[in-house]
Amino acid sequence: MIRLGIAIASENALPSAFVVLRGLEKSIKLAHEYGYDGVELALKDPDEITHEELGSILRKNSMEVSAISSGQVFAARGLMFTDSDSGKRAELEKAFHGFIDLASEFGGLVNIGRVRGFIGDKPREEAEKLFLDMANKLCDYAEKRGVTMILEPVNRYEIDYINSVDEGTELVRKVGRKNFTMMPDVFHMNIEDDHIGESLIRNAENVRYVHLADSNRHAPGDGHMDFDDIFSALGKIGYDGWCTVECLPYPDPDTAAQRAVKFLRARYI
Ligand code: LER
Ligand code: MN
Repeated sequence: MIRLGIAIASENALPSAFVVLRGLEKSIKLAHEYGYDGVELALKDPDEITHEELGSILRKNSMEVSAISSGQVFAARGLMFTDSDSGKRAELEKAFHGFIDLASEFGGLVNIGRVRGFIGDKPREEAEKLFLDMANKLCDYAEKRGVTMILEPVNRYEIDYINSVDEGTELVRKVGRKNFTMMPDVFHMNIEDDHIGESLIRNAENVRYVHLADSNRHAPGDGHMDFDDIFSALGKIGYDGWCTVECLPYPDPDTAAQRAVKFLRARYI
């Protein structure tokens, strides 16, 4: 059965954290009230919340963690898998170890979005070598803790490395690890993929988690995204993981969160 999540961050997260609700405890409570099954935590630092505190808030609200998102490690701290600076690589590895430790108890999934980094001026092979080196080290650490890393293809206006889901599958194959797979975001797919439903079906083996937003990145239902096509494809491939709402908090966070859950629960989930 598909479960429905929503992206949240702590109160002081930067606008670039890109979540719907802010304030960890408050958001978990609200998300439950609105009808979500779980929350995706976007963290800048794994120490933003202790395992004990998170466990207690989740239990109190009968909620789960869908995944730990690492976007702020890129957006607020400027860390990237493709960076060659050894000090920054060590800092990135340390942050991811904390995320993996958290995911080993909550949700079992850690996202790799823009934090994979840019190719920039480097030859592509050099950037990819840096990416593969970090991905492999983190997969070793994650494997021992039962955690899977999920790569998110992101559109060309935000990153220059791995934009489409087909490119994501190519990289998943190069990494070649059991605990390294992919999480399509339909907003990015709407820009980069030839056809959303067909691409989900073609890349079914790597669809491990899904981000949902409408064509304008507002709440699902508020744009012209073909959600019939998306959910028909997810049905065809027997998808039974998380679909997490990651949309702009428009017109305000609570309205966006409520509109999204109402639209999706009435039709698909
Ligand atoms: C992160 O999940 C994402 O989709 C990025 O576009 C955030 O900017
Ligand atoms: Mn996303």
